[in-house]
Amino acid sequence: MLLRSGIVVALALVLTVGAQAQDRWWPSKHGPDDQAGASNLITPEKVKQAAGLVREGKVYPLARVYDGKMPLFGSRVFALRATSGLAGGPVGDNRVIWNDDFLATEIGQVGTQFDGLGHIGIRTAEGDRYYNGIRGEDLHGAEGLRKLGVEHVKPFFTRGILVNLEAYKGQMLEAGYEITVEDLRGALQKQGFDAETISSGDVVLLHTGWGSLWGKDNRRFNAGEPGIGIAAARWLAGKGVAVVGADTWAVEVVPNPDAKQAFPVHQELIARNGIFLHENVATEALAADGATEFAYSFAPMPIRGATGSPGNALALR
Ligand code: UVW
Repeated sequence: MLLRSGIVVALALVLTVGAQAQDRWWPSKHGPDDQAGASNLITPEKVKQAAGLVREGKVYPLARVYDGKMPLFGSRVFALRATSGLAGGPVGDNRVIWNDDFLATEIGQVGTQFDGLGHIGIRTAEGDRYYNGIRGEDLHGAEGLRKLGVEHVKPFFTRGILVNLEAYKGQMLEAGYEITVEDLRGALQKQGFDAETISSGDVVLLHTGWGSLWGKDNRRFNAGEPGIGIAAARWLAGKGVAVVGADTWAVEVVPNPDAKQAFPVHQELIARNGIFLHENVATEALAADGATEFAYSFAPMPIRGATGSPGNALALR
């Protein structure tokens, strides 16, 4: 009896340890000490490929204007306070005067935002883990993240690909709509682009039409969104993309069709694969021009220890 229960305990231990070992997503393919994730994929070849896509001389700003009226996730804030008068001066014979301002916000997590690798983790049986297996206790610091801060991300100048799902479906996608691999393939086929050519270091931006609610119906914009689910996320990760972006606040479908899941695509792409998310991207001008391929240019603001970055990425074609 004692022997039998001993065997059962040992078996349970083996299965638990085995399951945990299976769920280890580290070391990263970019190296066991890597903190730059998929930004490592921007090779000189990728830069040259992107440069070759600039043919018309058109530049598209991809950020929305940051202000106190933009839709914000949860209890995040954006409060810009000017000095409401001169911050200094006049000084010198030339009588120079100047204005300053002060911004209180979750700097990398409001408006058009680039999610860094320290933004999202996974609570495992052996504690909180992040990209490359970095432990929660090694990451948290009073003055920002001690590991995986956005300052580690290398600049992007690479091929961008717009997937126009609104045009494919003939209307804006609805909240809770899960974009499938077939949708991505079908939309790109309609755009005359072979989805199988998506390759290492590419940036894939999804135009769902949801961005048309921005500043017009913030309540609806924030209440949910169309987006990719795990299957499409894994397909994109399998192609080696560096960034997945969208005209939505989370890139992924919200609510998730599996009511027990919360932001699983964030975990799949950021924590498990080191792939960045670019949220609230202004994709409408690219969509209106029928653009599919372009050069995507973005250098995240290197704020030490920040979870992400604001900024005005550019599409050039
Ligand atoms: C969360 O932080 C959960 O979402 P997002 O990255 O979309 O702001």
